[in-house]
Amino acid sequence: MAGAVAIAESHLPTFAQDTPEASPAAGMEGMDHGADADHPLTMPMMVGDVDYEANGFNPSDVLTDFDAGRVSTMANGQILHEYEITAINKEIEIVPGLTFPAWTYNGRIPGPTIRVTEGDHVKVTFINAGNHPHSMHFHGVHPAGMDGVFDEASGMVQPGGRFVYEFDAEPFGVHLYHCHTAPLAAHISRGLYGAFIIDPKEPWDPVDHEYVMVTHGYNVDFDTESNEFYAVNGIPFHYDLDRHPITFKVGEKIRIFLVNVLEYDAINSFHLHANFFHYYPTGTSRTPSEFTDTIGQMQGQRGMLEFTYKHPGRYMFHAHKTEFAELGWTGVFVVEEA
Ligand SMILES: [Cu+2]
Repeated sequence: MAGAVAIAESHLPTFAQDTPEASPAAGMEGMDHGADADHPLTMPMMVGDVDYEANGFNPSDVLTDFDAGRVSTMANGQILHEYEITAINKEIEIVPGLTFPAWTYNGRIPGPTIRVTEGDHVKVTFINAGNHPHSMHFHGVHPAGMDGVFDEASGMVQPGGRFVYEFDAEPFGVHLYHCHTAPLAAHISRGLYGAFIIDPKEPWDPVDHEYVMVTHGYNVDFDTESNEFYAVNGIPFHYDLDRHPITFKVGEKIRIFLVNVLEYDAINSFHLHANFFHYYPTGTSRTPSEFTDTIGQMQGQRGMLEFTYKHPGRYMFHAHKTEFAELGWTGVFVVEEA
């Protein structure tokens, strides 16, 4: 009866037939599609929830768990940020009853949100505890040997191995990191990505809430052609009204660091309801390029959004590609009276 189930099944002919106990169609049986077929709810909703404790991370925390690492001052006066990040194979429950055999950084999707300031020194010890070669390829300016591509001398790490990526953080902006091992799409789509934020030396204007949102998908049948689920920060439908909406107040200034790593689909998007935002592409300029309510991002594109709500109420934010929204890339802001 509902569009979402039909779409999911059309993506999953063999998966649904061969392994019904693990199929996303089974996971979506609990979805409430509204009173009747002609008048469904605005968006499908998921009933129940995933096991966040078993998953080891919660998208509500991922929104704000900016990670400065272990901070110290170097002999030359530079601020040093040290991280230890391990590639781990992990089963993650992405919708109730459906686990995905993920490859992760530190057991979570997305990986830790690395946040430093322009000119700081970043030192990441990467350990490969997986069973495939992996790397960390950072967007930003750094020497070739720190790029996480080609061979072990430039940060490609065999299972059981380790590598130290080290560079000065530049330029300021909203960036990302991801595995750069071939076949690249397979490695990225398994979950090896995260946000990398470099704040400008002269700080951004203060806001009331800063959130990171990494948008991505899950190709659960591994057909390498399309995704069966779409998500923000790891779990489809997480920020929906009946699950874990994001709450703030009228008049509060909101900043979102939005990073798109979606594999297999060419374009992702972000639409904000009943409001407009200032958009700073890649976060590399202090002057916004647009005042809009919808932007598109291809894979690897990212940016900074700033907005304030004038009226209290419940407002959706979602991919403006309806299919992605119906398959998980959707959420709600609950704006309370100030
Ligand atoms: Cu990899």
